[in-house]
Amino acid sequence: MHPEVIKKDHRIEIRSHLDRTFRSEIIKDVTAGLNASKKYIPSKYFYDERGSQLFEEICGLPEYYPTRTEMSILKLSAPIIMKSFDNGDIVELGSGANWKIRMLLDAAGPSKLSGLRYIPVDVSETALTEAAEELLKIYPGLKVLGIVADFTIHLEDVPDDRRKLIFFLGSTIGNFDEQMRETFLKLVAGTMTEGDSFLVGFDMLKPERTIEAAYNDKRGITSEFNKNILRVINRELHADFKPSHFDHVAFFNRDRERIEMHLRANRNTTVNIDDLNLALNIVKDETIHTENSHKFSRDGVRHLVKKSGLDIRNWYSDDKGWFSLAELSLA
Ligand code: SAH
Ligand code: AVI
Repeated sequence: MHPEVIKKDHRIEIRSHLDRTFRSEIIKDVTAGLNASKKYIPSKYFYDERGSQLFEEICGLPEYYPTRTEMSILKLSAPIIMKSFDNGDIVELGSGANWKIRMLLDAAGPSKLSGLRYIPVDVSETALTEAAEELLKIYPGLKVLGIVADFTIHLEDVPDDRRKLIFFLGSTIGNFDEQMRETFLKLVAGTMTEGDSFLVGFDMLKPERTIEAAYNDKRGITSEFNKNILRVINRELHADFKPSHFDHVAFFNRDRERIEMHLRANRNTTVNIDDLNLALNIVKDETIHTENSHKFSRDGVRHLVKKSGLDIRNWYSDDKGWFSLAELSLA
């Protein structure tokens, strides 16, 4: 089936592949998640327009160290990564805002821009479109092909006919479970050819109080982000979740080396989800699990990469070892 073309002119094209799957996916996911004995909603449903804006706000919070730490790593590594990349596609999976990719385009320098095409892939159409249009203004000559899609489903819709650098930043890989991390790396590896690089950001293990503070910010932005998933379900499935009936809960699960985010009912509450023909009674203190954010050891990353048929070609990190950027190539 053909994608919907949202925008097209000589330097930019934005295609959406979501129409053909989004509705059936959200129905399937929410039905499974809210009927489970421990309720859950997959974290990809955070990211509508408001969710993307809230995530951008989180990135600037003093407690949320991952963004500024990864950017400090990119500041030093971008010139090395871009040095021998003159012609080809820069693919960014889960692109969000454009702060990080700008560091790479700056490092490439104006003379290389006309040989480069930037391909952001994101479920959030508004975030992708805004970020892409801004780049066109800042980088004359750069071409952009935006792909609004679920990267776990539509990876085959990303063109792979040119040499490419693929980025998966922000430790979004940490939002996958162990099996999905391996499956996803293998899927991406399947799109790579000799000479391509795949750069993956990993949030590393560190003192628990630092990690927990990053997901329990004083201003309550992470709490709003967490509750936004209920607003998305309300809109998409004609439901009547009342966000104020739930509290944000985020804690480090030591055994599983991950932050878990949940929404905990602060009273008995009934929720109608019209499109699913479902009336749910949620009792006080019952939780809906909304996100896992795994933290990594260097050995854990090595093991994952090896199992996925890839090699670590370069490893970039900050002084404290809080975040790492692994440059992967085909084994
Ligand atoms: N790469 C950016 C944004 C990380 S936030 C950074 O490093 O700051 C995660 C991003 O991935 C969001 O923009 C979200 O919309 C997108 N995303 C989450 N799940 C996705 C999925 N299944 N398919 C495509 N995009 C997804
Ligand atoms: C996108 N992802 C890597 C973020 C994280 O840290 O797991 C999402 C997030 N959740 C709460 N704060 C930020």
